[in-house]
Amino acid sequence: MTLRPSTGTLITVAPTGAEHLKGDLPQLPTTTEELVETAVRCEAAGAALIHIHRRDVEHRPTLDLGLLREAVAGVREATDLVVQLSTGGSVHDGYAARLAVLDAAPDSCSLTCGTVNFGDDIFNNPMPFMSELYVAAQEREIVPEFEVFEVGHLWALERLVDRHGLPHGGAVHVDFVLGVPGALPGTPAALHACLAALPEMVTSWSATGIGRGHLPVLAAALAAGGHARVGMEDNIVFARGQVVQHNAELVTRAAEIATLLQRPPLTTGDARALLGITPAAEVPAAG
Ligand code: KMH
Ligand code: ZN
Repeated sequence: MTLRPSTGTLITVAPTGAEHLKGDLPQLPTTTEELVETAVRCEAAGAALIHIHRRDVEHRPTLDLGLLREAVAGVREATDLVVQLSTGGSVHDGYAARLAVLDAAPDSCSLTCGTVNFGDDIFNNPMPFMSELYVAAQEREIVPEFEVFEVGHLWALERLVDRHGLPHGGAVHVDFVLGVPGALPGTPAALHACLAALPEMVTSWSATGIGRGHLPVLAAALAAGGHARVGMEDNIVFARGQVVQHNAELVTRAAEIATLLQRPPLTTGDARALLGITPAAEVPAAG
Protein backbone atom coordinates (compact mmCIF):
# COMPACT_ATOMS: atom_id res chain seq x y z
CA MET A 1 0.00 0.00 0.00
CA THR A 2 1.30 3.46 -0.88
CA LEU A 3 -0.75 5.42 1.64
CA ARG A 4 0.89 8.73 2.46
CA PRO A 5 1.33 8.86 6.23
CA SER A 6 -0.37 11.85 7.76
CA THR A 7 -0.10 13.10 11.29
CA GLY A 8 -3.10 15.34 10.71
CA THR A 9 -6.61 15.15 9.34
CA LEU A 10 -7.82 16.60 6.08
CA ILE A 11 -11.25 18.02 6.84
CA THR A 12 -13.44 18.56 3.80
CA VAL A 13 -16.65 20.52 4.04
CA ALA A 14 -19.46 19.73 1.61
CA PRO A 15 -21.81 22.56 2.55
CA THR A 16 -24.71 22.36 0.10
CA GLY A 17 -25.10 19.32 -2.17
CA ALA A 18 -27.88 18.99 -4.70
CA GLU A 19 -30.54 17.26 -2.67
CA HIS A 20 -31.79 19.45 0.17
CA LEU A 21 -34.39 22.12 -0.52
CA LYS A 22 -33.66 25.68 0.53
CA GLY A 23 -37.36 26.00 1.40
CA ASP A 24 -36.97 23.26 4.02
CA LEU A 25 -33.56 24.43 5.20
CA PRO A 26 -33.07 28.19 4.85
CA GLN A 27 -29.60 27.97 6.42
CA LEU A 28 -28.36 25.87 3.48
CA PRO A 29 -25.72 28.02 1.74
CA THR A 30 -26.92 28.45 -1.83
CA THR A 31 -25.95 31.96 -2.94
CA THR A 32 -22.41 33.03 -3.70
CA GLU A 33 -22.36 35.25 -0.62
CA GLU A 34 -23.57 32.40 1.59
CA LEU A 35 -21.02 30.01 0.09
CA VAL A 36 -18.15 32.42 0.64
CA GLU A 37 -19.25 33.17 4.21
CA THR A 38 -19.47 29.43 4.83
CA ALA A 39 -16.02 28.89 3.35
CA VAL A 40 -14.49 31.55 5.60
CA ARG A 41 -16.07 30.17 8.78
CA CYS A 42 -15.31 26.56 7.91
CA GLU A 43 -11.67 27.36 7.13
CA ALA A 44 -11.38 29.07 10.53
CA ALA A 45 -12.95 25.97 12.13
CA GLY A 46 -10.43 23.60 10.54
CA ALA A 47 -11.56 22.72 7.03
CA ALA A 48 -8.92 22.64 4.29
CA LEU A 49 -11.05 21.67 1.29
CA ILE A 50 -14.52 22.74 0.15
CA HIS A 51 -16.66 20.55 -2.11
CA ILE A 52 -19.02 22.86 -3.95
CA HIS A 53 -22.40 22.35 -5.62
CA ARG A 54 -24.14 25.42 -7.02
CA ARG A 55 -27.76 26.51 -6.91
CA ASP A 56 -29.53 28.94 -9.24
CA VAL A 57 -31.49 32.04 -8.24
CA GLU A 58 -34.41 29.78 -7.30
CA HIS A 59 -31.97 27.74 -5.16
CA ARG A 60 -32.29 24.75 -7.49
CA PRO A 61 -29.20 22.67 -8.37
CA THR A 62 -27.38 23.99 -11.42
CA LEU A 63 -24.13 23.46 -13.29
CA ASP A 64 -24.25 26.98 -14.72
CA LEU A 65 -20.67 27.82 -15.60
CA GLY A 66 -20.94 31.48 -14.65
CA LEU A 67 -22.15 30.57 -11.16
CA LEU A 68 -19.46 27.91 -10.79
CA ARG A 69 -16.76 30.39 -11.79
CA GLU A 70 -18.19 32.96 -9.40
CA ALA A 71 -17.96 30.46 -6.54
CA VAL A 72 -14.39 29.45 -7.40
CA ALA A 73 -13.29 33.08 -7.61
CA GLY A 74 -15.18 34.11 -4.45
CA VAL A 75 -13.85 31.28 -2.29
CA ARG A 76 -10.31 31.75 -3.62
CA GLU A 77 -10.40 35.44 -2.86
CA ALA A 78 -11.68 35.00 0.70
CA THR A 79 -9.87 31.82 1.78
CA ASP A 80 -6.94 29.52 1.08
CA LEU A 81 -9.20 26.46 0.90
CA VAL A 82 -8.64 23.85 -1.77
CA VAL A 83 -11.60 24.43 -4.10
CA GLN A 84 -13.28 21.31 -5.38
CA LEU A 85 -16.26 21.42 -7.73
CA SER A 86 -18.74 18.59 -7.90
CA THR A 87 -18.95 16.93 -11.30
CA GLY A 88 -21.70 14.72 -9.93
CA GLY A 89 -24.16 17.57 -9.82
CA SER A 90 -27.65 16.22 -9.33
CA VAL A 91 -28.94 12.88 -10.64
CA HIS A 92 -30.72 14.85 -13.39
CA ASP A 93 -27.60 16.44 -14.90
CA GLY A 94 -26.28 15.25 -18.26
CA TYR A 95 -22.75 14.15 -19.04
CA ALA A 96 -21.82 17.16 -21.18
CA ALA A 97 -22.74 19.67 -18.46
CA ARG A 98 -20.90 17.58 -15.86
CA LEU A 99 -17.75 17.56 -18.00
CA ALA A 100 -18.03 21.30 -18.60
CA VAL A 101 -17.64 21.91 -14.85
CA LEU A 102 -13.89 21.64 -15.45
CA ASP A 103 -14.10 24.88 -17.48
CA ALA A 104 -14.50 26.69 -14.15
CA ALA A 105 -10.88 25.69 -13.37
CA PRO A 106 -11.18 24.42 -9.78
CA ASP A 107 -8.19 22.95 -7.93
CA SER A 108 -9.99 19.65 -7.69
CA CYS A 109 -13.08 17.90 -9.02
CA SER A 110 -15.08 14.99 -7.74
CA LEU A 111 -15.11 11.89 -9.95
CA THR A 112 -17.54 9.16 -8.97
CA CYS A 113 -16.20 5.72 -9.77
CA GLY A 114 -19.33 4.01 -11.03
CA THR A 115 -23.08 4.02 -11.41
CA VAL A 116 -24.97 3.61 -8.16
CA ASN A 117 -28.47 3.52 -6.70
CA PHE A 118 -29.32 6.92 -5.26
CA GLY A 119 -32.51 6.53 -3.29
CA ASP A 120 -35.19 5.88 -5.91
CA ASP A 121 -32.95 7.38 -8.59
CA ILE A 122 -29.79 6.25 -10.35
CA PHE A 123 -26.57 8.26 -10.28
CA ASN A 124 -25.08 7.44 -13.68
CA ASN A 125 -21.32 7.11 -14.07
CA PRO A 126 -20.55 4.70 -16.91
CA MET A 127 -16.93 3.86 -17.64
CA PRO A 128 -16.68 5.94 -20.88
CA PHE A 129 -17.88 9.03 -19.01
CA MET A 130 -15.49 8.38 -16.14
CA SER A 131 -12.61 7.99 -18.61
CA GLU A 132 -13.49 11.20 -20.44
CA LEU A 133 -13.72 13.15 -17.20
CA TYR A 134 -10.49 11.61 -15.91
CA VAL A 135 -8.50 12.48 -19.03
CA ALA A 136 -10.00 15.97 -19.24
CA ALA A 137 -8.98 16.60 -15.62
CA GLN A 138 -5.47 15.32 -16.36
CA GLU A 139 -5.16 17.64 -19.37
CA ARG A 140 -6.33 20.66 -17.36
CA GLU A 141 -4.17 19.80 -14.36
CA ILE A 142 -7.20 19.48 -12.08
CA VAL A 143 -6.82 16.91 -9.32
CA PRO A 144 -9.71 14.44 -9.08
CA GLU A 145 -11.08 13.10 -5.83
CA PHE A 146 -12.44 9.62 -6.42
CA GLU A 147 -15.90 9.21 -4.89
CA VAL A 148 -16.61 5.62 -3.93
CA PHE A 149 -20.21 4.68 -3.07
CA GLU A 150 -19.83 0.93 -3.62
CA VAL A 151 -16.89 -1.38 -3.01
CA GLY A 152 -16.72 -2.33 -6.72
CA HIS A 153 -15.99 1.30 -7.52
CA LEU A 154 -12.46 0.64 -6.25
CA TRP A 155 -11.86 -1.74 -9.17
CA ALA A 156 -13.21 0.86 -11.58
CA LEU A 157 -10.71 3.33 -10.12
CA GLU A 158 -7.91 0.83 -10.74
CA ARG A 159 -9.06 0.44 -14.35
CA LEU A 160 -9.00 4.20 -14.83
CA VAL A 161 -5.48 4.58 -13.51
CA ASP A 162 -4.23 1.51 -15.39
CA ARG A 163 -5.67 2.85 -18.65
CA HIS A 164 -4.74 6.51 -18.36
CA GLY A 165 -1.89 6.80 -15.86
CA LEU A 166 -1.84 8.70 -12.59
CA PRO A 167 -3.91 11.87 -12.13
CA HIS A 168 -2.29 15.29 -12.26
CA GLY A 169 -0.12 15.69 -9.17
CA GLY A 170 0.45 11.95 -8.78
CA ALA A 171 -1.74 11.39 -5.70
CA VAL A 172 -4.82 9.17 -5.66
CA HIS A 173 -7.30 10.35 -3.03
CA VAL A 174 -10.48 8.38 -2.45
CA ASP A 175 -13.56 9.61 -0.59
CA PHE A 176 -15.94 6.93 0.64
CA VAL A 177 -19.54 8.15 0.59
CA LEU A 178 -21.45 5.71 2.76
CA GLY A 179 -25.13 5.56 3.58
CA VAL A 180 -26.83 6.57 0.34
CA PRO A 181 -30.12 4.61 0.29
CA GLY A 182 -29.64 1.61 -1.99
CA ALA A 183 -25.84 1.63 -1.75
CA LEU A 184 -23.32 0.72 0.96
CA PRO A 185 -24.59 1.59 4.45
CA GLY A 186 -23.05 4.30 6.61
CA THR A 187 -21.44 1.91 9.08
CA PRO A 188 -17.93 1.14 10.31
CA ALA A 189 -18.34 -2.40 8.89
CA ALA A 190 -18.99 -0.99 5.41
CA LEU A 191 -15.97 1.29 5.73
CA HIS A 192 -13.80 -1.64 6.82
CA ALA A 193 -15.01 -3.71 3.85
CA CYS A 194 -13.89 -0.86 1.57
CA LEU A 195 -10.53 -0.53 3.30
CA ALA A 196 -9.91 -4.26 2.90
CA ALA A 197 -10.19 -3.72 -0.86
CA LEU A 198 -8.21 -0.48 -1.06
CA PRO A 199 -6.04 -0.57 -4.20
CA GLU A 200 -2.29 -0.24 -3.82
CA MET A 201 -2.28 3.00 -5.81
CA VAL A 202 -4.43 4.91 -3.28
CA THR A 203 -2.33 7.49 -1.45
CA SER A 204 -4.97 8.86 0.95
CA TRP A 205 -8.62 8.41 1.74
CA SER A 206 -11.46 10.11 3.56
CA ALA A 207 -14.99 9.09 4.40
CA THR A 208 -18.39 10.58 5.02
CA GLY A 209 -21.55 9.01 6.37
CA ILE A 210 -24.91 10.17 5.09
CA GLY A 211 -27.56 11.07 7.67
CA ARG A 212 -27.40 8.88 10.75
CA GLY A 213 -24.18 7.32 9.46
CA HIS A 214 -22.41 10.64 9.97
CA LEU A 215 -20.89 10.11 13.41
CA PRO A 216 -20.19 6.35 13.14
CA VAL A 217 -18.37 6.82 9.82
CA LEU A 218 -16.52 9.92 11.05
CA ALA A 219 -15.29 8.11 14.17
CA ALA A 220 -14.40 4.93 12.25
CA ALA A 221 -12.53 6.86 9.56
CA LEU A 222 -10.48 8.85 12.05
CA ALA A 223 -9.73 5.75 14.11
CA ALA A 224 -8.56 3.92 10.98
CA GLY A 225 -6.18 6.71 9.97
CA GLY A 226 -8.39 8.25 7.31
CA HIS A 227 -9.55 11.77 6.66
CA ALA A 228 -13.02 13.24 7.09
CA ARG A 229 -15.71 14.92 5.05
CA VAL A 230 -18.56 16.68 6.83
CA GLY A 231 -21.26 19.11 5.79
CA MET A 232 -24.93 19.69 5.15
CA GLU A 233 -24.71 17.93 1.77
CA ASP A 234 -24.42 14.70 3.75
CA ASN A 235 -25.98 15.36 7.13
CA ILE A 236 -28.25 18.05 8.55
CA VAL A 237 -28.69 16.70 12.07
CA PHE A 238 -26.10 17.77 14.65
CA ALA A 239 -27.60 15.77 17.49
CA ARG A 240 -30.97 14.29 18.30
CA GLY A 241 -33.56 17.02 17.78
CA GLN A 242 -30.91 19.57 16.77
CA VAL A 243 -30.72 20.58 13.12
CA VAL A 244 -27.41 21.96 11.87
CA GLN A 245 -27.60 25.74 11.70
CA HIS A 246 -24.23 26.31 10.03
CA ASN A 247 -21.73 24.00 8.37
CA ALA A 248 -19.04 25.32 10.71
CA GLU A 249 -20.71 23.42 13.57
CA LEU A 250 -19.93 20.11 11.85
CA VAL A 251 -16.38 21.18 10.96
CA THR A 252 -15.72 22.34 14.53
CA ARG A 253 -16.86 19.03 16.00
CA ALA A 254 -14.84 17.01 13.48
CA ALA A 255 -11.78 19.14 14.25
CA GLU A 256 -12.25 18.57 17.98
CA ILE A 257 -12.53 14.81 17.56
CA ALA A 258 -9.51 14.73 15.25
CA THR A 259 -7.50 16.79 17.72
CA LEU A 260 -8.48 14.47 20.60
CA LEU A 261 -7.24 11.58 18.50
CA GLN A 262 -3.88 13.36 18.08
CA ARG A 263 -4.46 14.02 14.39
CA PRO A 264 -5.42 17.70 14.31
CA PRO A 265 -6.77 19.40 11.16
CA LEU A 266 -4.31 19.74 8.30
CA THR A 267 -3.53 23.24 7.13
CA THR A 268 -4.52 24.13 3.58
CA GLY A 269 -0.84 23.92 2.60
CA ASP A 270 -0.53 20.42 4.07
CA ALA A 271 -3.74 19.44 2.30
CA ARG A 272 -2.31 20.59 -1.03
CA ALA A 273 0.83 18.56 -0.42
CA LEU A 274 -1.22 15.48 0.48
CA LEU A 275 -3.43 15.76 -2.59
CA GLY A 276 -0.77 16.85 -5.07
CA ILE A 277 -2.45 20.17 -5.72
CA THR A 278 -0.61 23.17 -7.10
CA PRO A 279 -0.74 26.15 -4.72
CA ALA A 280 -3.70 28.42 -5.55
CA ALA A 281 -1.37 31.31 -6.35
CA GLU A 282 -0.01 29.31 -9.28
CA VAL A 283 -3.42 28.44 -10.69
CA PRO A 284 -4.59 30.79 -13.45
CA ALA A 285 -7.66 32.77 -12.46
CA ALA A 286 -10.94 31.45 -13.88
CA GLY A 287 -11.83 33.35 -17.04
N1 KMH B 1 -25.58 14.76 -5.84
C1 KMH B 1 -25.19 13.43 -6.17
C2 KMH B 1 -26.09 12.87 -7.25
C3 KMH B 1 -20.47 14.49 -6.37
O1 KMH B 1 -20.59 15.59 -5.85
O2 KMH B 1 -19.63 14.26 -7.22
C4 KMH B 1 -23.79 13.34 -6.63
C5 KMH B 1 -22.77 13.86 -5.72
C6 KMH B 1 -21.39 13.38 -5.97
O3 KMH B 1 -22.99 14.67 -4.86
ZN1 ZN C 1 -21.32 16.28 -3.91
